[in-house]
Amino acid sequence: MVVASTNPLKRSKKTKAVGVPTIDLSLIHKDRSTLIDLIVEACEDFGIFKVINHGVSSDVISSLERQGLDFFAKPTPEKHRAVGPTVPKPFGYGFRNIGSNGDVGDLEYLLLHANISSTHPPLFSDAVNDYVEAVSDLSCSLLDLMAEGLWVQDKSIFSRLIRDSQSDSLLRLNHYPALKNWDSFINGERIGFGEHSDPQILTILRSNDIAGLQICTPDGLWLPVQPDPNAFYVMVGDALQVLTNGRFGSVKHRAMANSSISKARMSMIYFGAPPLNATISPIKEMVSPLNPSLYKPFTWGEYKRAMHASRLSDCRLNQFKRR
Ligand code: GA4
Repeated sequence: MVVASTNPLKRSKKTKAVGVPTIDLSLIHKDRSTLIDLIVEACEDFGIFKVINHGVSSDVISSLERQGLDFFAKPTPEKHRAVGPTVPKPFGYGFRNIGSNGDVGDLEYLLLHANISSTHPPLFSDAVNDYVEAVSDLSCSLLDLMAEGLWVQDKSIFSRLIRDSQSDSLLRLNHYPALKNWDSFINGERIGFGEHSDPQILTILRSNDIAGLQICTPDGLWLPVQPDPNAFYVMVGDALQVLTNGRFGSVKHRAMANSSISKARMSMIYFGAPPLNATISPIKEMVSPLNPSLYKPFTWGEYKRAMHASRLSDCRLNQFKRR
């Protein structure tokens, strides 16, 4: 579900355009308050928006993309070796298996820690660090604008959580190999990464020009999201849904893997997360006697334990809802 429709704080629905809203970040210099309204509306109504004119250098993006593609082109044993045997699960190189509870998808991936103090496989280090720095700055700017749009006193209340040196943020490169023939292109659905909502605060996704991402609309339909290598897709995560007491809703999405017979799809996804010991509960401005807290407080570490005990499509937040 895109929004918690039972939340009384939720604005009444206006007639909305179909499709994911586009936010032009260059509006910040011309009409800051309209920009903020559009961001808040997108988070309330869709839990996802596309950001253009985001200011992240195309060199930073293409350098990680190039290194990612080179990495996935290596023979399998080399991919395992490149990351090293000491990297604990779920980090490192993975093929088909997602998490540890039996989920599978038609993809291979690289999952890395993404805070400033983490170390990365040497072959990746500079590209990863530059990319993470740029997209985490973008996440923080967007979170500050969201806080402003929600009339929250402390404008960095959300961004501080992911700026923390102990932040549990992640970077994931997903590689969906190209199909071998027209038969597999036309017939059947190949799920690359099954339906789920992202557990963290904010997700910043960039893919090449191959389609695959779909979001689930409030009426349960799967809506394809146009790929745009020059833009980022920003998604509200479960933790931001809780922090805003359900005013923003995390978006259920999935990635299909049958969009191209000639070219692989690669997405680069940053998940902005709090430190493990941070408490996640609705911020005070989102709670009142008329809008009581919908969630019991939990630490990010507790949420992660629930996450890793769940299947990909489970609605993990249910266990933390107040009855
Ligand atoms: C979904 C979002 C991120 O890719 C991820 C995934 C994680 C993993 O691959 O280990 C999980 C999934 C994700 C949520 C439920 C659990 C854990 C796989 C899975 C079945 C890295 C994350 O943080 O949560």
